[in-house]
Amino acid sequence: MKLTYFLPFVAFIISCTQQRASQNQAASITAITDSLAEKQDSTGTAKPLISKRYSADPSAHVFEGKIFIYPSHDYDAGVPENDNGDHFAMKDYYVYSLDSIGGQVTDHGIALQLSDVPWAAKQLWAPDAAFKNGKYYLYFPAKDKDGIFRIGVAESDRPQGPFKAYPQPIKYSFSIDPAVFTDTDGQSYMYFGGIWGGQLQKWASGSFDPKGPAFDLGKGDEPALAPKIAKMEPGMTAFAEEPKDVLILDGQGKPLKSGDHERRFFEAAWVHKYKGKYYFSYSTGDTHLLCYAIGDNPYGPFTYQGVILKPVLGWTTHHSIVEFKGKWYLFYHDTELSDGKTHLRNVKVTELNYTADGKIIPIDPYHGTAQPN
Ligand code: FUB
Repeated sequence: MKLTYFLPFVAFIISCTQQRASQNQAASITAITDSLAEKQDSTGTAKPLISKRYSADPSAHVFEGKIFIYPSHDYDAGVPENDNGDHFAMKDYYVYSLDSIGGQVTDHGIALQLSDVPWAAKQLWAPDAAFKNGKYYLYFPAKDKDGIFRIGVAESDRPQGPFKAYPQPIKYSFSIDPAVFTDTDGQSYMYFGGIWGGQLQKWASGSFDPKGPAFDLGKGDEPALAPKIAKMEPGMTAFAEEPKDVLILDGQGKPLKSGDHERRFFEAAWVHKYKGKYYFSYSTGDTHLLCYAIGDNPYGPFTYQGVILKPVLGWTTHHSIVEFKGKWYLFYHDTELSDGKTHLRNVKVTELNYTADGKIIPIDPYHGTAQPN
């Protein structure tokens, strides 16, 4: 072909490609779901907020007057299911926002991907986000090149990202499920940890033991493994101290035992403050409950109070609790859209209510609100 004929053809192909790229970009930044009114059935049971792709482990925050949701992005990597959670092989994060509960969900597209995190090898699990000093921070667990879970941080000028990852994980971080709580005095803390696939039991001696227990420790009558807390430096990208244990006590002031699977910590830490008290909530893993405990300061100890959410469809349960326009909401997930596939989950939201004395009224995910326990 002569060059004079060929050049217009090349120009046409380039312009089509550019047009397609900008159409794709526009599509990924548009509202993607129906209103929340269509996301509840007649009994008030929540329906999936996002149906375009799978989403789980929702960390919700109010930024710029909207609710931003930072979930895991589930997909089917074809990895067989096991107790180590290898089937959760996620490789990127998408961010979503809601102007109002009941309004449309906006999909802001990819916020961070595995290939942009120099230290991470696989498994981008449950993230969280925070805002300080005019910057937004995304915190995320991933396995490093040695197969050890660490927690990384990425930064952006905007709540929706895209986020730029720091080249190393946070020093002294390990295990999974970071949750950053900023107290009313402006000090931020990171809570983290998860047993079994989250590897917390392999850190029982203070350093990582690859031959450490695969499951809960011992016979079950010793104190349960504790989630961790570390104060954040003002710059939000490093711990200001080595992580400490978060103690969860029973009504008699004794630490919960590792055999107490209905109440002991498994993963999915979250902290919120209500009427001056600190509410530490978490998943019990193999008994599939979201529970909470109350303390007088961010470090605890926290005294066990009861169940927030009864078991959902699927193995995991993971949540966040956020106040928005005078009401409290529980963001959580189940596996409704995938018909029960453990690693293919969808995010939901429901209102959370308290009794006059500050107890959370437990929620039955499929039959409206249950009675206080
Ligand atoms: O999404 C992967 C893992 O499943 C999370 O990190 C855990 O909390 C559980 O939800």
